[in-house]
Amino acid sequence: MKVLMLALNREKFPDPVFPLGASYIAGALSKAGHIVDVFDACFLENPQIELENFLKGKSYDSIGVSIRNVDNNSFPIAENYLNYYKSMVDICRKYSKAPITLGGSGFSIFPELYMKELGADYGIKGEGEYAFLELLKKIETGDPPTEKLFYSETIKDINFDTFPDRKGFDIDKYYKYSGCINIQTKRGCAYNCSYCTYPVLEGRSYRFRSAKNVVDEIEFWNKSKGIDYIFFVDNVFNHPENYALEICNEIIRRKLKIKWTGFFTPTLSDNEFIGKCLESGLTSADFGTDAFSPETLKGYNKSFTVEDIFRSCEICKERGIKFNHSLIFGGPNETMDTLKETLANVELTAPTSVIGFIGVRLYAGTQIAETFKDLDIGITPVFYISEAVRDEILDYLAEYVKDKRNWIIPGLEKGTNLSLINRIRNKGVKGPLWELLVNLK
Ligand code: B12
Repeated sequence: MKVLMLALNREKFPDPVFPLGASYIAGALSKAGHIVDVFDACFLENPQIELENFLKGKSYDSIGVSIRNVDNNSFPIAENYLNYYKSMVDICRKYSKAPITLGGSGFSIFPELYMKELGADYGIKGEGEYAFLELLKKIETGDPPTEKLFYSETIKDINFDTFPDRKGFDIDKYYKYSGCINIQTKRGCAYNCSYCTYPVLEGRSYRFRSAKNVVDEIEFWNKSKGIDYIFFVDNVFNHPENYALEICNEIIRRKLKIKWTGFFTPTLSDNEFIGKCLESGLTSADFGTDAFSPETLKGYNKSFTVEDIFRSCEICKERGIKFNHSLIFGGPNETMDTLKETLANVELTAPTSVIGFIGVRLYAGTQIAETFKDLDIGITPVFYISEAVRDEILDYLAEYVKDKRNWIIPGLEKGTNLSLINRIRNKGVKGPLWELLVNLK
């Protein structure tokens, strides 16, 4: 079949993110013999007009639409992308008779709502590689299913015999403007953070690619295009540690000259693993710290303690690893005292940078959403902010971060200047830009 894959994400903060999910699907379809065209809206000036022009005179048997983000998750300037998605799906309808299937992480958080809002023919919640192929098979045989929404089971073996097919996308431009190539080593998240969608999207049990399979993909990009900065997109790279160690060892064994970063849980010990991370090219760790007071950590149901965070930061400083704290202010149990405790503890660790979100964006299927069933949790962003800080938090944080150049608060538009970000990328800087914010003390 002739299939069009649409990657709709246009968010450029903190970077334009290569559409990895859409390229996984494109890879699975091509491998099965389908002809796949790609329309990527990320860098287009006027995506609606360009999509119209693209579709005129073309004919497809099926259209897949990848919806990565629901919104920008940034209170109080939350941007809901729904109207834009609707405009793009409407254009597909106008210029093509092909059945439209929705998928992607954003879609999978609110599948029923998106189906209703976008009026698509089909939707696949979860991993799409096999489920989309199955659906196409049914459409091809002239026996299209009557149900519209499919709940894909997690795929047990994710060592696919093809890599994500990136060739329809502008890989050079993504490498230039995101400063990395994104690689997934495993799927799943075993943690129980109360607000988080990761287990909803990928399930709780881990499924691993072999280290060989992962590093073959890295080596391919390194050798074919000289790409030498990797962003591991795993929900938590350093858990389980023994598997992450295998990845590091394989990079070292092949003597690849790369640098890499990823999300870390702050439970480091000064052990063989951290040494191998460095030897294999780790430059920075983005800690999912969330909060830095015992009460708020409990409110988020985090699995580590304040002492764990301090120890992990010490190790980074001793070893010369840059680190960022990703924080969520104002969650369950937050009071002005816990907020001040978090800020003070963060400062004590002298981080490279801090990225802070205000309030907890409520998403369907998360523990915290169960507690607030009476709220209208959906595509339109709703944020939980603890009552004890609700009136003060915005002014307090705005004043607090005013002169702190290494603090990025998207909700306060601090550190989010896209033209500055572009200028830095134009100079060829690679890796997450927060790495540049301060030098290690
Ligand atoms: C890594 C990551 C980042 C990194 C990306 C680094 C990089 N260069 O790639 C960084 C830190 C930059 C980042 C930033 C942001 N992120 Co982020 N990120 C992730 C994370 C952890 C993994 C994404 C990933 O690559 N997954 C691997 C791919 C293979 O999976 P996938 O895209 O979901 O694709 C699969 C399925 O969805 C499906 N599928 C995908 N497309 C299609 C299409 C069809 C037709 C079908 C059938 C199926 C299908 O099949 C695919 C393969 O199985 C996810 C959480 C998660 N577990 O999904 C959040 C996540 C995607 N991020 C999210 C958000 C909100 C953001 C930010 C807006 C936050 C912010 N304000 O800074 C920014 C936006 C950046 C941007 N430009 O878009 C949300 C998006 C949903 C939402 N809540 O709106 C997620 C889901 C986390 C969350 N809070 O819920 N992120």
